[in-house]
Amino acid sequence: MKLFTYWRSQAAYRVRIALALKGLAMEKVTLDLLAGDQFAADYQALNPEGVVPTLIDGEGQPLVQSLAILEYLDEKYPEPPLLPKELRARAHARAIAQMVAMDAHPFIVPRVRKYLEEELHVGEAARAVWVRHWLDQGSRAVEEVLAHDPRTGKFCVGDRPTVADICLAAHLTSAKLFGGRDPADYPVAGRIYANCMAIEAFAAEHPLRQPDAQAQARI
Ligand SMILES: N[C@@H](CCC(=O)N[C@@H](CS)C(=O)NCC(=O)O)C(=O)O
Repeated sequence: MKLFTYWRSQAAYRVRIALALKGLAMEKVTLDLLAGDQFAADYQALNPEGVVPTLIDGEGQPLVQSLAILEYLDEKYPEPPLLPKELRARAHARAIAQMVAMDAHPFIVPRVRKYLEEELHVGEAARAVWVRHWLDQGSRAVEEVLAHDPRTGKFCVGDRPTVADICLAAHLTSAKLFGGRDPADYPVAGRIYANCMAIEAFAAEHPLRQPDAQAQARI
């Protein structure tokens, strides 16, 4: 399988974790989002939205949108499952995933930061405040849910990693990379983050272990 990825992309990290958890080999094609590789015509032919990730799985149309890709992978390669069995628990896992992937992440993507910089003339320091604000707000929201839900276990929903953990781990990793926020600042989410990072699939696909990782990258 071929994955178009960028080291610091939260959405691409979600897909890398899922592929690794399922033991699926991936050939990584790295894009530099800050250099604008996502706008190249040959990439936009695969992904007209101009974002990563894009997954190529054999013949057929490219797969886009990380949460759709996670569900595709789970349906095509069911072991180990990325969703709990019980119906309401499945909805709960998807809800946690969406809290970070849909309610927090869209505020911090490169095209939003670029718009702030180029159209609204927001300086780098203020952009960093913006990014940290949305990351922190997402983390606090998930922490509240996890702290009050009886289904919280070793992972977000029970004792096996699900889509919720994949999205939470990617989110807290961004919070660390962009804002220096320690996952341990969130007692329950931080404990779950540590459990995720003890799993090779999460650790090996960490942004800083990617071939295109950069020591310093601007916000
Ligand atoms: N909802 C999408 C988000 C995709 C997305 O925005 N990816 C970012 C990187 S995390 C990107 O490629 N941004 C390019 C840009 O903003 O120009 C998903 O989950 O796949």
